[in-house]
Order: sequence, then C-alpha cells, then structure tokens
Amino acid sequence: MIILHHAWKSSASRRVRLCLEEKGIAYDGRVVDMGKLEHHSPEYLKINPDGVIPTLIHDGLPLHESGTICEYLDETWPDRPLRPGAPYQLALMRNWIRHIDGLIHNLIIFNWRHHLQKVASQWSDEELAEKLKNIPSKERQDSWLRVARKPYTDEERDSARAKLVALLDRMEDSLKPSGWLVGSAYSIADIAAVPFVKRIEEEIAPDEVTLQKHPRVAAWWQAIQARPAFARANIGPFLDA
Ligand SMILES: N[C@@H](CCC(=O)N[C@@H](CS)C(=O)NCC(=O)O)C(=O)O
Repeated sequence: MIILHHAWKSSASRRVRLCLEEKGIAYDGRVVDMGKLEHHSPEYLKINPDGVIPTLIHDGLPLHESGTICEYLDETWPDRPLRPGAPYQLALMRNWIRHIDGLIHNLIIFNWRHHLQKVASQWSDEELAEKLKNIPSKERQDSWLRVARKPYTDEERDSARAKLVALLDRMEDSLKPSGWLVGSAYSIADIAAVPFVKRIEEEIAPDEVTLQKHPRVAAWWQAIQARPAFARANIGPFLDA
C-alpha cells in the first residue's frame, strides 16, 4: 500500500504525484496543511526528518526527498520506465534533479508570499519563536522568519527570477537533440522540471516560456501538458481564481 503525504501546490509533491500517475500506481493521498505547520509536528518529523513535504510510505516504510522517491518508484515498478538505461544518461538525469533541487529557494521566494505569508505574518512574536523551534533546518527557519516578519524585497525577487530563467536557458540547450532533457525519452529529469516551469509560466516570467524566448522549452511544455498523467496529477494554478 502506498500513502503520499503531500500538498496540492507543493512543487516537490507535484513531482511525486506526476511520477505516480505516469506509472499508473494507485495511492492514498494525505494532504498536509503547510499553513498549520503540520509538517513540523513530532509525528510528521518521525517520517520525514527534514520536516518538508512530500513523504511516501510504502508498506509502512517512510521515504523522503522527491527525487529519491521518484527513483524508488521507478525501481520498484519497472513498467513504463522513467529512467534511461545507459549509466551516463542516468547520471545526467540525477544531475538535472540535483540542479533543480538546488533552485528551490528561488521558488519559495515567489510561492510563499501568497497564502503562507498571510498566515505567518499574523503570528505573535511568541508564537513565531515557538514555531521556529520545530523546524529542523536553519535555512527553512530563515525562510519562515522572512515571510513572517521581513518579506522578500523586489531586488531579491528579481534575482530569484533571473536564476529561474537561467534554468530555462539550460533546459533549452539540453532539449536540442530529442526534445527531452536527457537521452531520447521522457524521464524523471523532465518530471523534476515540471513544477518549476509551471510556476515560471503562470506568474514568475510568463514571457520566457514562449516560442520567441525559449522555443524548445515552449514545445516541451506543450508536450508535457498533453500527457494524460499531467491532468491526473492535478498540477493546477497556484493562485486561486
Ligand atoms: N528536497 C526536498 C524539498 C521538499 C520541500 O522543500 N518541500 C516544500 C514544499 S515544495 C516544503 O515542505 N515546504 C515547507 C517548509 O519548508 O516548511 C524534496 O524534493 O522532497
């Protein structure tokens, strides 16, 4: 039995949902409320020591890290493979995941200024101090402190946007031979990029996901959205209408 602790708008959760849907694996989804900091509760920290979303539970065994989870799923359910067979291509796929993982803070700068900032800014100093104590990583403590008390500035947003646009530049280059990020087929590298491109396209830099600026990324994005798994994974708009 598979349980996925996730949030609908969490990028890392979106990756894992996409992977599950691509592979046709049935799962029981449990939504974690990030605004209520459910992911920092003692119970949740037992299954995810980093205090982040998502966490997969397979037959009672917890697994964290979305990239690792996707590889685990592909290893355990080898039908409809999502990894290249050749070791070099596999290594390239892992480097893509690592690179995209390293960009998460730039997405946080945009994503958290909506719902989470509204919630966090209302906490009293005592409440905030209490909540920060439960966050395992110093980096994420800082992120919560920032949204609660010192929202990211326009300059910080511009710098984050530039780093995310640089991701599109790098993708444009890699997509050249086959239309996919690695080798000749859709893989977990493409899946890793999907939640980022979704946010870039809908809010962060829509003009960049276009035929004029990044034609291969624009074609890739069309192909991604046409896959039936994309709709099933429910990667909807980040902002409510
Ligand atoms: N490298 C982790 C990152 C997970 C992550 O940052 N999740 C975000 C949601 S996309 C989260 O839990 N944010 C809440 C927090 O940091 O308090 C993974 O890929 O699983």
